[in-house]
Amino acid sequence: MNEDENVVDPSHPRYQSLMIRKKIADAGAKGMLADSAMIAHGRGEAFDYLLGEQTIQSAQDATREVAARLVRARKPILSLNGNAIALAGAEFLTVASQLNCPIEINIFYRTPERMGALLGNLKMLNTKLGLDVEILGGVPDARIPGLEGPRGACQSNGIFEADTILVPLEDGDRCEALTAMGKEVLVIDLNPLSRSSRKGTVTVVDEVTRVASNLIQMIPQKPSVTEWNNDQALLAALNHISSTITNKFQ
Ligand code: PTJ
Repeated sequence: MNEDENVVDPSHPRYQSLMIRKKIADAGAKGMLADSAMIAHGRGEAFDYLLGEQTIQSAQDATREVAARLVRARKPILSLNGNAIALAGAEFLTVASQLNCPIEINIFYRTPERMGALLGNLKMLNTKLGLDVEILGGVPDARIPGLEGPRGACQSNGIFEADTILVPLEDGDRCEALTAMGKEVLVIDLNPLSRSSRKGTVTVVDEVTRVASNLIQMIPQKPSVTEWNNDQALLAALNHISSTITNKFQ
């Protein structure tokens, strides 16, 4: 990457990874992200490296299960934070439009400035894509029980009433609180050991931009819901990581 011009050279062997980093850097410069967004991203990158920077079979199966449950839901919603919008805002707008459901911006480190920047970004993308997805989160009027402070704030016609919620890069507390509300919580997280991964109904251990693209392909196929065993899927991801490490030394 040429730091001065902030341009990524396509011939670089880590071009994809650098492009994703650039999205985070650009969104940070626009005031969309939390101060710790880069750290969270770096943690994700480390796990992605161990997964081989690919969608492994168990993640493919989990994504299909997420698509099935979103299609089946009575009132689905996509809950997006700063990193998810920076990396895959356009793709998630497409997913919401396929499902005819709203997106709610729900951030851990909530400030009026960040909310304004994130709302503005999604509205701009909505127009650019010619979509009319409802974007909530700007006027919270309900609370997720058990969560103190701004991170418990949500909208009554959005997250509060939803029966099924997609939460990319969620924090463990909120994931647990949403599950306690009786919702189906569909998690995207590269770390198979995180509390969100373990507390979710279905967890996709994969990079958020790859998952969003895969969902766009799978949702129109209207897959069927299965009897999902999330622990087994997390174990499959851990086994894959373990075999990646073993293979490096053979
Ligand atoms: O926008 P806000 O205020 O809601 O803040 C968002 C962050 C991500 C900063 C905040 O939620 C946070 O600090 O998250 P954590 O607790 O660091 O958790 C982030 C999780 O997402 C970690 O388990 C990472 O492995 C995972 N992760 C990071 N980048 C990606 C990812 N998972 C999938 N795709 C990624 N690109």
